[in-house]
Amino acid sequence: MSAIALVGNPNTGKTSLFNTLTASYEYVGNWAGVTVEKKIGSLKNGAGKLIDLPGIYSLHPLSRDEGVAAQYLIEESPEALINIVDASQLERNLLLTLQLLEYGKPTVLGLNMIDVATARGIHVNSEVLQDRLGIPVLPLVARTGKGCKEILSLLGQSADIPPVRFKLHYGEIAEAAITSIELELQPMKDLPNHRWIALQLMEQNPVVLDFLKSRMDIRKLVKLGDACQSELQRKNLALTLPQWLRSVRMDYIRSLCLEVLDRA
Ligand code: GDP
Ligand code: K
Ligand code: MG
Repeated sequence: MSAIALVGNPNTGKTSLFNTLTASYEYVGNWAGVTVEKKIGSLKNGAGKLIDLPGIYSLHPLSRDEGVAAQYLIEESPEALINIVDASQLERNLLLTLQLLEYGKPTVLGLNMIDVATARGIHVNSEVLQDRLGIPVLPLVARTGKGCKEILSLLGQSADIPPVRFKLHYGEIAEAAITSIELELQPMKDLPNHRWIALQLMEQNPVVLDFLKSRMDIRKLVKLGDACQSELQRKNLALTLPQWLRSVRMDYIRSLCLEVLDRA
């Protein structure tokens, strides 16, 4: 049975959506080694099981609790993702969205809290957002269940969710390092999207580093990241590699928000 993971920032409505989309809990407990609640339920339309991941702002964890989501993505490799975002705080939420798109699995964006956004005079143009990100974007009010049926029917045909074609360009220097790391990863089977891993590695995501260490000799990969960092510095860029990747993402998000947000 396919596994679909629900991912998003804290307090965006994940649990509300989880409760609306699932018929029953299959499992409620804790994630291994942390005190964060783990919930798995069966989707009402029989499309698979839904996993409620802990709320995070980025895949790069700042604590062990926050590491659960990255750990899940790299170890369990779900078939599809639902990324729920708060429409009233779109700019902040999209940082995680970009990292999830790079993961490369079929993804549906749940644009939640539409009622809150509307009350604050914020209108999100979901058609343009859908077009730019290349994934289905569904406006929701998870608290009342509005829009949730549409998510279920999309997931019912998850084979029909278009593959993610989103690809952010990180500049020539970083792109060359990504390509070299991808090449090193090529012989490794059963790994999620290699470009995603390369980027997470270059961001020094400790969860991804530890996972790879348990599978392979990562010294060469680390060297490629270090060389990229030195190259950026030679170009007088006063940013670390993780900061550079983040700044490219933030620039993209700012220009995307200019396009899709109407503030009354
Ligand atoms: P989680 O932390 O992502 O699991 O978010 P929850 O589902 O626990 O929701 C956080 C709070 O937001 C709760 O008080 C929900 O009732 C509320 N909430 C969730 N979805 C919506 C929505 O679409 N509109 C409004 N106004 N409130 C919502
Ligand atoms: K909460
Ligand atoms: Mg929750």
